[in-house]
Amino acid sequence: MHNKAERLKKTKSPAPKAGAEHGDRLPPGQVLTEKFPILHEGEVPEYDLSTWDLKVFGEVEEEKVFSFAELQAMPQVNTVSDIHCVTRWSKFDTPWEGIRFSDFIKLLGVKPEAKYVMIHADHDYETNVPLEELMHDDVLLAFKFNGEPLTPKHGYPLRLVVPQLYFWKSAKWIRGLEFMKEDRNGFWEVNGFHHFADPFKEQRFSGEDIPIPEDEWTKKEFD
Ligand SMILES: Nc1nc2c(c(=O)[nH]1)N[C@H]1C(S)=C(S)[C@@H](COP(=O)(O)O)O[C@H]1N2
Ligand SMILES: [Mo]
Repeated sequence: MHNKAERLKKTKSPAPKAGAEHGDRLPPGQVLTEKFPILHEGEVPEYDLSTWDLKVFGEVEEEKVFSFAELQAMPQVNTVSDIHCVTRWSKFDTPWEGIRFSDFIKLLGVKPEAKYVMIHADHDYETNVPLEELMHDDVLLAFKFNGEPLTPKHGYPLRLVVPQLYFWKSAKWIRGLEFMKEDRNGFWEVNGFHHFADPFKEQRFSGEDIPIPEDEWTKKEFD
């Protein structure tokens, strides 16, 4: 009896697998996971929210600095997105809550010649995204994941979420948005990763393939 019950439990929730059942939803070369792997360079930053700020500069009428309290008071939306990491894990239906970028930009006085944005984050992390890509409805400055404030390891207090690009574009611990006329490469992009990073076109690398072991992500910390 007991064994049968155990078996039934197992068959009810099969481990998610890459395959035909996902149709066009899983980008090529990706593996589905229900975990949430944790990936970053350097230490997890610690913050005092009373001194934390987000700077907006570059091609804007006037530079602006937002406090955490100001951002938190802005209208927020909920989204559900699929995310795809260049190390080959994908996660479906991730629930985020935060300020929609296309709403936020209305407050910024961005000059018409701005075409690219450099996202600045702690510690010394940068990643470049075309402004057009940030205007998608599900691109957020996210405070919450799954109804809870971001954990420190996933970007507390604020991260970018750009689900349609490989997840390294979704900078954790963001501190600045620099609007630019010309594109410039960020941290991973100068280190051989693709400047645009569309997972459905497998835009992983800019030159030669970088050999990332297929199972590397399974050895990372996750929650
Ligand atoms: N500030 C910062 N943001 C970052 C990174 C980083 O090293 N520093 N790593 C990126 C990479 S490579 C990935 S895959 C995702 C991972 O986010 P997660 O740890 O929440 O899964 O964060 C991105 N954002
Ligand atoms: Mo990554």
